[in-house]
Amino acid sequence: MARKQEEKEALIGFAIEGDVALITLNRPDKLNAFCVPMHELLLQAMKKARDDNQVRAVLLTGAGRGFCAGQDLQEQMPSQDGPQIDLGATLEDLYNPIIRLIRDMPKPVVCAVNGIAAGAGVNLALACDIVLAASSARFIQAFAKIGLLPDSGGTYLLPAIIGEARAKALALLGNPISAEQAEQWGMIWRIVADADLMDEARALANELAQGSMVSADLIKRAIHLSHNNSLSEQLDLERDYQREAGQAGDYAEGVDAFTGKRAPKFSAVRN
Ligand code: T3D
Repeated sequence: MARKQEEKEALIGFAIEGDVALITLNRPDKLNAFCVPMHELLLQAMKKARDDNQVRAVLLTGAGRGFCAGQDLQEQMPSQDGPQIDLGATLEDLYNPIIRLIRDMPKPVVCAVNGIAAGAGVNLALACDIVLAASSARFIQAFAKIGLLPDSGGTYLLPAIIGEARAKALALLGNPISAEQAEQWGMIWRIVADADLMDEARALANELAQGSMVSADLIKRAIHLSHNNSLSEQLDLERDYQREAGQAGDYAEGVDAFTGKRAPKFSAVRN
């Protein structure tokens, strides 16, 4: 019983490395395909990272040769004549809370895509703020191959990031694209040699962790809200957010550090 519990808990790794929370999808024999306990543990880990004032950046990656193969397709097998599975409930209860939490996280979230990302695994990566990928990684919106449509934010994030023409082709065909292609299309920030991925991802997360949490939070929120705003509404939002930023201590510290030719020491995480 205790061993089963330990095995379950090991499905998601959580470690604090300085100011960074490292979260690892850890079911390598199934390319980190999501089973129910993984959803629950990933949500818990993300909440822990959000609520820990020591954590100033989050780094998400996968163990083994895959990043995440999406939903575990063997966990609940659909049948033509048996009772219908409610995939809407799966999304509402398991996937959507994770995507919402990452998007609303008031700290930067870096994703290091270490290998294949398929289905919800791709869209989990796209929900993060900065995505690095190993040069051997591939991305597959695999949903149409099994009669589904992209979820976990895929129909929103993908066209917003790479445009409707490319998003439709990827979603309708369900074919893989290389990390290089993903980088060329602006779907990820950049590719890194396989052997250097985690060092570079850690360096990036550490750099972000030294930045202003006020800036990070407001930048994320402003960019997310821009999707639904007119230019005029966005100008109003920038006015309000910049007012807030200007009145927080990090602005004074940033300017003082600039004029004093020293590195800034930004304030603690806001709650
Ligand atoms: O609840 C719901 O269903 C709604 C939510 C849906 C969200 C989704 O994510 S739907 C999309 C689900 N994902 C897929 O359709 C991808 C399925 N996997 C693949 O197409 C391939 O495995 C890959 C292209 C990702 C990788 O191919 P390859 O050749 O590198 O590896 P492999 O041999 O296929 O996989 C290695 C092992 O992982 C293998 O297990 P085994 O035979 O060695 O015991 C394979 O079965 C397992 N695996 C890979 N993906 C999944 C999986 N097992 C369960 N579910 C998976 N999604």
